[in-house]
Amino acid sequence: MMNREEAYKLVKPHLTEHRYEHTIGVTNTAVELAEKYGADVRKTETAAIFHDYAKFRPKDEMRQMVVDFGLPKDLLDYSTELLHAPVGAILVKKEIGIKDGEILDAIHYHTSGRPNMTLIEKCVFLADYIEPGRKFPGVEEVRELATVDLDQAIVQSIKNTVNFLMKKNQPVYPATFETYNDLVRPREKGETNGRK
Ligand code: DGI
Ligand code: FE
Ligand code: FE
Repeated sequence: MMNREEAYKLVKPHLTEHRYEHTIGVTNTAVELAEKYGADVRKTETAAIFHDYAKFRPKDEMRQMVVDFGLPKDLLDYSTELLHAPVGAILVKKEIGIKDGEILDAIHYHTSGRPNMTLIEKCVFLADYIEPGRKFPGVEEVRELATVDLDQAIVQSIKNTVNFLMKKNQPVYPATFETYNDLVRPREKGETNGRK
């Protein structure tokens, strides 16, 4: 696996300066979360570095790639903001050559989330929301939660995002609700949340 500096060099040409600074913030935060909550640190780091790889691809190209790559077509019925995550996972595999499914899934699901997220997916998803450059209303509460409960921090971030979308009368992709439902559902004693 490539080291952090090599990975940054590969992603930088695909990002604006602002998005590159965001990526560094997400990577540092995701690694801290991985260390705290026991996710694979190297895989989390690599996923974080490449999580917004496709952020600046033209929207029409991304829509076409949803069709060509056989991604769920319902993605096209929601904000084009969603597309850079699943399209990014495919492009990172094709263009960067990363083949690890856990890394690619963390990129794929970093915007919507999904039920039963792995620890790597959770760390990247949450780091994207709370990295130091983020100024969302309510982000400080999520940062506090992140120090004590990974799942509850994600729940609060989703509440904020859904609120934000609803205030603007924008549709919410079902996986966002499914992720929320998955994390607030009561669990049996000893039952854990997540794929592994
Ligand atoms: O790529 P980033 O800006 O770093 O962050 P992201 O990948 O989480 O994208 C978040 C944007 O996507 C945010 O402006 C809200 C927007 N969005 C649009 N529809 C949805 C959505 N986010 C979620 N989680 N669910 C949606 O249905
Ligand atoms: Fe993103
Ligand atoms: Fe991001």
